[in-house]
Amino acid sequence: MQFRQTAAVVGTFIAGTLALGLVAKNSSATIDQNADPRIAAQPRYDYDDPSKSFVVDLDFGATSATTVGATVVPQRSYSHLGDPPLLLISLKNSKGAVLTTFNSWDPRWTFDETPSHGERMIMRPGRGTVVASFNGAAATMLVRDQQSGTDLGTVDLRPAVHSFCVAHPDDAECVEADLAVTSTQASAPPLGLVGKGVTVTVDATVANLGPDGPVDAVVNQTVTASAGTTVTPASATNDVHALAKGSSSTVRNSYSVSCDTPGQKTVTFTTSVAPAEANVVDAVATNNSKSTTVSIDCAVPITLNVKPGSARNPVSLNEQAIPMAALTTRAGEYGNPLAFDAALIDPASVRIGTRDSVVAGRGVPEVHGKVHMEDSLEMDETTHDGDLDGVLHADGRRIPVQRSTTELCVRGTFGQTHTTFFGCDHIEVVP
Ligand SMILES: [Ca+2]
Ligand SMILES: [Ca+2]
Ligand SMILES: [Ca+2]
Repeated sequence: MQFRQTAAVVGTFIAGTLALGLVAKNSSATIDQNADPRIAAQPRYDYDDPSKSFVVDLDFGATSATTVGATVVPQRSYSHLGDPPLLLISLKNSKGAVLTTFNSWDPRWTFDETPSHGERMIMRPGRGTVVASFNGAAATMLVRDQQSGTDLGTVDLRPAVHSFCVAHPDDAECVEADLAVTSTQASAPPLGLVGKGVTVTVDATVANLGPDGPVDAVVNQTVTASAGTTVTPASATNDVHALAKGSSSTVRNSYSVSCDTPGQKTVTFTTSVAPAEANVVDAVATNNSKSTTVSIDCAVPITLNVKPGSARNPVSLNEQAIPMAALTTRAGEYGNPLAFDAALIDPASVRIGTRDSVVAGRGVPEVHGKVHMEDSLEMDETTHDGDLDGVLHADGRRIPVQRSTTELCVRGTFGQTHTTFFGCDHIEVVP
């Protein structure tokens, strides 16, 4: 009997929801129940009733409920106080915490006439609607069949909440916050080596320009890069908590950029910000995204033999022409991923110095402005392998070589494409 009564309510509850959505403003406190109906004031409806409801259409199967649609309507939900424990509806926030639960009629249950003109309840899978009072913090609705003890489905309420708040930004349960990416900066070493990675650090600052706050924000970063590079990770996400109105926060992400082929490459990092919660409306979309680009010269790694004939490579302070051989190598030789022919070096491009100075594009030119092609000694300091290597000389006074110097490097370009090459060898500074 109790089910019967409830069924009658549910059978009309959509119509009821709409019809009863307007609540009499003249509540019992102000309506004189004993007034003469001929002269009593007409009840006035409260058109300003702020109550709202989720109306969720579901396609119910025997053990499932698939979302057909979810909307927010500016009308009061019917009360679930008398509903039987058929469905258990739970509204959860974006963190998965339960905000509210209530029993609800299961739309699958309907009454059927028996042959003896009695009635029985039978379950008919099909379309049905669940109505719940609006909650701006609600992210999902879990629909559980209490009779069978199974979860039928989870409804994503966020699109409905967001659509409502976009349309009604002044609603008490909606928040307005103009989030913006105010700056992005990426730093990377200017030189990379084919087969190796460089680390790029990206700083992005996001701000809440108001008018409301604090709000949680999600910062997403995506990467696009020249062909011949691999960037990991390909994207990054940062959560920014409780960004107060007028405040900003900087997030930092690191990426590994590997050079797969030689040449000048660019890597672009695009940062975007969005509210974490569906009831937050960012009305200004033009400031939600910002990009920054770094250039990396992917150099061909080469093998450099300082002081051919010596494994120790002693270099004296003030040495005026330190010899070193840029070895011509096959792919794979000395672990170099690509072949290198020293005959293709552009002599004017050669710069020699410490690693940091050469990576930064400084260093000194070859003393004679030439590349001396000779079959130099290999790294074992005893073998001539028969091909011609590029012997270079550096003025140690100009570098300058210091007591603390442990390594010399060479950088230059080669071939018609002016591809950069780079190689280093250790030295031992002697009196
Ligand atoms: Ca914005
Ligand atoms: Ca040597
Ligand atoms: Ca050789």
